[in-house]
Amino acid sequence: MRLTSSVALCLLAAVSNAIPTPQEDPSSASLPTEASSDETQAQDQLAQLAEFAAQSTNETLSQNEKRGGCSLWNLSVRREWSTLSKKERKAYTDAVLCLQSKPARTPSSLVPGAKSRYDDFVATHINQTGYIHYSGTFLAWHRYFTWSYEQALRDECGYKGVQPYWDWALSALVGLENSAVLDGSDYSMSGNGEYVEKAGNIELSGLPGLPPLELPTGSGGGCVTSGPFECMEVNLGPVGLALPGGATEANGDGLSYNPRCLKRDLTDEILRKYSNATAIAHNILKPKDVYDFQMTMQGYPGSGNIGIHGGGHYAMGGDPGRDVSTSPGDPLFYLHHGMIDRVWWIWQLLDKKTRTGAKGISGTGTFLNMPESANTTLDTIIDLGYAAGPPVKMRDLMSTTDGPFCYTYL
Ligand SMILES: *[C@@H]1O[C@H](CO)[C@@H](O)[C@H](O)[C@H]1NC(C)=O
Ligand SMILES: *[C@@H]1O[C@H](CO)[C@@H](O)[C@H](O)[C@H]1NC(C)=O
Ligand SMILES: *[C@@H]1O[C@H](CO)[C@@H](O)[C@H](O)[C@H]1NC(C)=O
Ligand SMILES: *[C@@H]1O[C@H](CO)[C@@H](O)[C@H](O)[C@H]1NC(C)=O
Ligand SMILES: *[C@@H]1O[C@H](CO)[C@@H](O)[C@H](O)[C@H]1NC(C)=O
Ligand SMILES: [Cu+2]
Repeated sequence: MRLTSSVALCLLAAVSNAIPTPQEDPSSASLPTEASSDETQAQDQLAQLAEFAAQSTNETLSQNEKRGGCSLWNLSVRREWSTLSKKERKAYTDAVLCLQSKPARTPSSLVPGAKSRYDDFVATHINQTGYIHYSGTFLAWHRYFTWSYEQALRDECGYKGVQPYWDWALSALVGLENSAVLDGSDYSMSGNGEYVEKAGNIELSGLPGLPPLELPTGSGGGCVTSGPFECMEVNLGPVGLALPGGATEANGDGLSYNPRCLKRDLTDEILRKYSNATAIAHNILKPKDVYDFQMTMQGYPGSGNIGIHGGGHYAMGGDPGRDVSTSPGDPLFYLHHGMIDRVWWIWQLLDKKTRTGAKGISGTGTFLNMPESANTTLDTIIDLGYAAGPPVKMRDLMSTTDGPFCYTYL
């Protein structure tokens, strides 16, 4: 699988305009070791860390030139939404709308609510939610999922660009509604939902023995009112949607047809608290093993901190934003997970050998190992069901350039 898909992948990625140039040995000696509590300084630290990761990728790939495979010639470079031109942004959202207009591959006997190719991805995420969060596959599963979605946009909807990401630190600084990705313009990912009165805070149900975690609501709450996804239909879920006032809404197993608008409740307070530049830099610099890295990112249960991963999700708010299972039903999910993947990519390259190998995996096949399951290893299979194929081993997902993937981040 490795060879064929790496050829296919990198042929598709041939739009990259990268030109190989010899790089000096990247050295980690001058890198920051502790996150600055000053947001501007933390931003600088993050830029330095990303630059190091990009250079280190360049290094490896320059050596690949003669060996074939992923090289600087066919490397695709994922960029932050705000750095894309209007045309590039529109091309991306057009492709997402196209995916939402293509028929589903998931049999309707299995998932009656899956109406489009876009829904295939949501259905797979719903189906596997208990195995891919707080588990050994969390990071790699979402890497493969986001990459597969990007391939679907390219292969099935003629998208020529690369998967963009959403840098939360930028939105934390200027406010969600003022940031390019969520300003509600035709060149955004649509913006806030219409304002609605809230019955109270959000309560994330605690784990056994833990009290619920309270989160504030935001400045919207209703249907998004403008931008590319104004008329989008969310078809699946909810499975466990946290509502203002503390209730949780479910529509059975979330797999039946439940068409409704895309709702958002942009919540600056959440993003600023959990996903600011300091929090991101801390998540990269502090954890020395992948257990600490992924737990910090998702939030240690009971710590009261939802981590940079939770921060991005709950700052979107709304429906399906506040439903872990159905969250890919908001197209911003894939930009959010682009950033999650970028943070992992940076962290991995700070100690590449260890962090892309067996020691770069921690956890089991179930949510906080409930119910108990086997440890995840390099041989654990990741299967995206009807959304995308083929099933791959964890070992193929540990690097963005050494296995079947051939991408990097700016
Ligand atoms: C990447 O491009 C190089 C040079 O054009 C080529 O030799 C190599 O086979 C390509 N690799 C893939 C995976 O397409
Ligand atoms: C990596 O190489 C590409 C192509 O030569 C270049 O455009 C880019 O600036 C390099 N990145 C870094 C971080 O050195
Ligand atoms: C930024 O994030 C850190 C870590 O989550 C947090 O301690 C700090 O209070 C946050 N800054 C602001 C301004 O909320
Ligand atoms: C699973 O991983 C844990 C934590 O690293 C380790 O203590 C345990 O021995 C492993 N179990 C097996 C069966 O390898
Ligand atoms: C859900 O996962 C199970 C187990 O992997 C699989 O047999 C089933 O086909 C999946 N259903 C969907 C809708 O993907
Ligand atoms: Cu997920």
